[in-house]
Amino acid sequence: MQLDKNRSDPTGQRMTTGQGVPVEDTDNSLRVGARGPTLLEDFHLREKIMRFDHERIPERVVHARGSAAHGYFQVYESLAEYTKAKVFQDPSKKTPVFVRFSTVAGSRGSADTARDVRGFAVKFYTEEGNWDLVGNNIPVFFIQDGIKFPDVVHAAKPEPHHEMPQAATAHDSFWDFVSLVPESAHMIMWIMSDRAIPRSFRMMEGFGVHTFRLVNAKGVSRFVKFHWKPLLGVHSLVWDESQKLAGKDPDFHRRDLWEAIEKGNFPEWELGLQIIEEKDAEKLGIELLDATKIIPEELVPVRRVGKLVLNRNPTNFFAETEQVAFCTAHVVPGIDFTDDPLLQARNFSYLDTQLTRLGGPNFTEIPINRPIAPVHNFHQDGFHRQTIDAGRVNYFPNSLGGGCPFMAAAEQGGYRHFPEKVEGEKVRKRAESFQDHFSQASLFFRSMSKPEREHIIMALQFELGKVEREEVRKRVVEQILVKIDAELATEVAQGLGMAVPTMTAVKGKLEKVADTLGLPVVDKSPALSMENQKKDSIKTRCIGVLVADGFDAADLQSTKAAIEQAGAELVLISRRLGTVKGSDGKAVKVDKSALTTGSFEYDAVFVPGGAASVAVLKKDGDSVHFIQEAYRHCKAIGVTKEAAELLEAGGISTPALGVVVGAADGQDFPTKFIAAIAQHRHWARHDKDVVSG
Ligand code: HDD
Repeated sequence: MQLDKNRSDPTGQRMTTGQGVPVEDTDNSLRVGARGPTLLEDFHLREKIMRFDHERIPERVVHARGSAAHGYFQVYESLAEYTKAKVFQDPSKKTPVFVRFSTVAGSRGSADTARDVRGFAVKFYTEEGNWDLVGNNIPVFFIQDGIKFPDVVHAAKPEPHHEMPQAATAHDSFWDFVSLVPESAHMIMWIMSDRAIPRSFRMMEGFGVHTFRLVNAKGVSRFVKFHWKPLLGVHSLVWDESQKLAGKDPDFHRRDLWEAIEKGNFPEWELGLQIIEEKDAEKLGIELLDATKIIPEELVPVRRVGKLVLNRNPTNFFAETEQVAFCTAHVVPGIDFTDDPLLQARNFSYLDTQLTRLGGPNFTEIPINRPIAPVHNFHQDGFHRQTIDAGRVNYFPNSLGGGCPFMAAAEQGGYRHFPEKVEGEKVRKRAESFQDHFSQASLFFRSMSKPEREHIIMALQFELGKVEREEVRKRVVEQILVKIDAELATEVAQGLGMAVPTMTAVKGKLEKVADTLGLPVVDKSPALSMENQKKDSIKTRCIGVLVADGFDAADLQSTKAAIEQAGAELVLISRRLGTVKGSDGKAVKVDKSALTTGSFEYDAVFVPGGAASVAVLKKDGDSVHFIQEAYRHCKAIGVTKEAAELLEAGGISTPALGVVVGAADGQDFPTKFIAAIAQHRHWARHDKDVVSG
């Protein structure tokens, strides 16, 4: 691919200086006598230190922590009816992509599992130039107008006087902002939900957020919302697990993505489109230019039009993942903007920020950012220029260069902006249709299953519980939550030891418009609940297996065969690394020592029988804790024969939801266990006073 010519491999090569001069010794600086002063003359020392001193570039002002991969996008059938974009024409063509996932608030070294929005940025290297779809895993945003972006980010980031807390919104300045900016209400519901703590980048949805335009060859424009639907389903961690992972494996999501690709478990998403005819936009009763709103899938179905596959890890983190520069303004013919004021500000910001981050305007020449389409223009010079422009002509129009490079008419592929008709007065004002801040926040909360609602309540109790100023806590509950949902406001208030507030039912624009137009109100949107997403597979899941010497070898073998057949893997955990001996006398390699891992790194737990092994595990506090914790996090647990005693030792009485106990002759154990794992979590354990949030 186009990056090949930039790769450098030292295998079999001599070390040289930056000037290509072979180096004799890189361990000792040049000095006068073995104990004497170092000489300025040592150009290798100076160059080596100078290069090291300047290795860092500024991290991204937001989305600093990220992980990326290469892959391709392929459309299922031509979408020529809707767009002339080349990427959507030919089902036999694979368009290369580079996708970067990220958290927003934390710095580059922060933990992956922080409660946060996840960035989902896709760069399509199309034959007619790069198209960047710079989205998130949440379909709405905190604010409606880009002019408020510095405010929301300042409020969310560590506070300026002491730079705390890192990668967390659980602090006064963030909630102060939220309490004063009701347009953030809908987004708050999403980030307090389990969507903000994904199980894996591979198991989260992506959204373009804004309404964009698709424009076809005839110049007809339609509105569109972009969705990415993961084929592994949409799954999350629980909050307790996220916090523990942040300590034990801060790279949890990065590792997960990297390892899945290395193992050939290529993550896949389908691209979904919600297409809205311009003439129907009004009838929806939803302001399409307001990025704090979704269009419920029940109103406009998501049509799946193609597949994104990530199949190659980057060669070098800095060169690719760190230096990639996305920009919402990178569009190709057939894709256009709307007047969404958030999008319009973004179109400036992404270009501008690269000047500081990547050191100048030539960032487009960095290999990962270079289009595969040819580039010819008269932009010139500047720091780090790579291209050597030939000839004497660097202006347009010209005759000395034969008038080249020439313009392309729209029919020849030239980008022509959609000729939207606009007129009006210059004002700093938001339209009345942007004033509904609560109806979709309520819709979201109402559409959640009971456990999901509980998790939102617990998340708010956690976040506001960390807020020091009482008036901020009160304002969030009394000015924001009461307008979203009575159960929500009451439970959060009680959890914070506050008086139950008076409810303020707010009739949102959605309902009002529906009233006026006689449209059906979307009272619930099942598509919003992760509980309604498909749960039919355990592919790529990771099951922790607790063993000690004497484990039942036949149990392990049969379960392993069934689990692997279903596309998941087992990780053998024991007291120490090395091997453990099974009941058949054979030694098996231990994958992880109990010291280095915890139940929160696995999707489920399996404990094979074997009297000697179980006797050891029962007496081992860590093993008992492992199984108790998996139970508290509502995960599937499978035990065979004697291993049922470990459940007892952990105080887990059976039968229990999602706990599969295999009898000595239990043939159907693997089937039941696999079905339990596929459920992802068994939330109804909540009812038995299990704390999982
Ligand atoms: Fe942004 C980075 C997504 C609003 C300004 N943003 C950034 C990245 C993602 C998003 C995924 C990381 C890209 C990467 O991996 O390099 N941002 C969003 C979404 C938004 C949004 C989905 C709302 C719909 N952003 C937004 C606004 C502004 C910015 C309103 C400014 C007016 N965003 C930036 C930025 C960043 C950025 C400062 C930081 C690093 C970068 O661009 O390259 O320009």
